[in-house]
Amino acid sequence: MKKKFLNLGKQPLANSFLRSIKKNEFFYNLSVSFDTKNYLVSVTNPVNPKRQYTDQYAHRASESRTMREAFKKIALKLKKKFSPKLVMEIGSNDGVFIKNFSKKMVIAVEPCKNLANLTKKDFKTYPNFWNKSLAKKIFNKNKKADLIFSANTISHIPNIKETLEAIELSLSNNGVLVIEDPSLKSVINTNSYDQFYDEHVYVFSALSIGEIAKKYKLRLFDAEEVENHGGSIRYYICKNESKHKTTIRLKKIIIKEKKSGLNKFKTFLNFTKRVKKSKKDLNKLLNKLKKNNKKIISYGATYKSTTVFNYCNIGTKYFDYVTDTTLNKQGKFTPGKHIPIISPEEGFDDSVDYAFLGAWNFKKEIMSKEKNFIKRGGKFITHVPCARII
Ligand code: JHZ
Repeated sequence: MKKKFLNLGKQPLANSFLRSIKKNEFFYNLSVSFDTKNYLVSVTNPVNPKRQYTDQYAHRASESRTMREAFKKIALKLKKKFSPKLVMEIGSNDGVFIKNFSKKMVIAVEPCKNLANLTKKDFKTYPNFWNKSLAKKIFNKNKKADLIFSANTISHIPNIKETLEAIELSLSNNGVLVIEDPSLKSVINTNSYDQFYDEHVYVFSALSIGEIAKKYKLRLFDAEEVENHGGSIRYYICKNESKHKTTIRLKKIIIKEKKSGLNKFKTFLNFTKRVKKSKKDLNKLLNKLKKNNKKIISYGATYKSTTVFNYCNIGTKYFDYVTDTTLNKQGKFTPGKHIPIISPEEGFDDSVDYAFLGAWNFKKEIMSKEKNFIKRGGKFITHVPCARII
């Protein structure tokens, strides 16, 4: 049974950066539920993906050094471990993962046409949503994938039944599906409620993935915790009858998840209390700084920030602007709260006193890049795991 535990209020699409401020912006109500049967945490009423994955899609996975390195590392690791002959990536974004493979062995699936255009010259790219009809078009009895990889994508697709059935059709007998998504344990333990937005339809745990895989003739046999995006889990899934054995590290992760209470509704109710406090504390902190005439900006126009700004009702009252390195975000306004986005070259200058870490998941990379800002007395603010100046 699905039980609601968090209401993050009226939210715009996290990706809907605006060229100009318009009156008829799309909003939906963002609430989050826990399914007591399969431990799945999901957005209660998901938005239609056709609204989200358009030819204007903003996020470029290659934009951070951390992620370029992480994708290279995992590509090399998977090649070594499974020696795949045919690899497919679902949600290939700007090609940051597939570019580590030889062109002939890769199939890319990417519904956002602007992104698919970036890889189609070098890799066989299908500019489509992943579903059974596409799986049947690509694969047949004699052609199956040995490795299907998907980072930060499976959690984005509301129809999990269709997604996994299509994967089951496409995978070779001993083939492996590797998916990576933000970890529910990290979200709960670090109070990072901004991992909930329209695109993050699901925030998975090994507990929930294990239950769901079973329903579609698949089996979770391994998992590893990784630091990506503030704490993610990489799941290894195979067909029911395949040779892969359940690993000890998966068993250990499940024990830790149970210890964190990810199988109990009460855990989520407590989380909600902490989220409400976080909202109050962040407002209090920003208010105090503004009263002292400090200039505050936000660093990184992340999708996650859309949730924070709109839930906490903070906008241009506190932030002069947001800086972001992504070209197609610059010159636009943030969804809902309409804070201008400019390049770091233009905006991250000596006039800035405080920078809110919208991209808190890249804290290490940003702190090391912005040593001069810190040296001259500039300070970062974060809301993870609690609102504070770093
Ligand atoms: P970043 C996106 O979420 C959307 P977001 C998506 N739904 C998802 O699941 C995750 O990614 C994986 C900028 N930046 O990656 C670049 C700087 O300006 O945390 C990006 O716009 N300077 C697919 O948007 C943003 O910050 C820097 O030095 O929450 C980071 O966005 C660095 C390091 C980044 O994901």
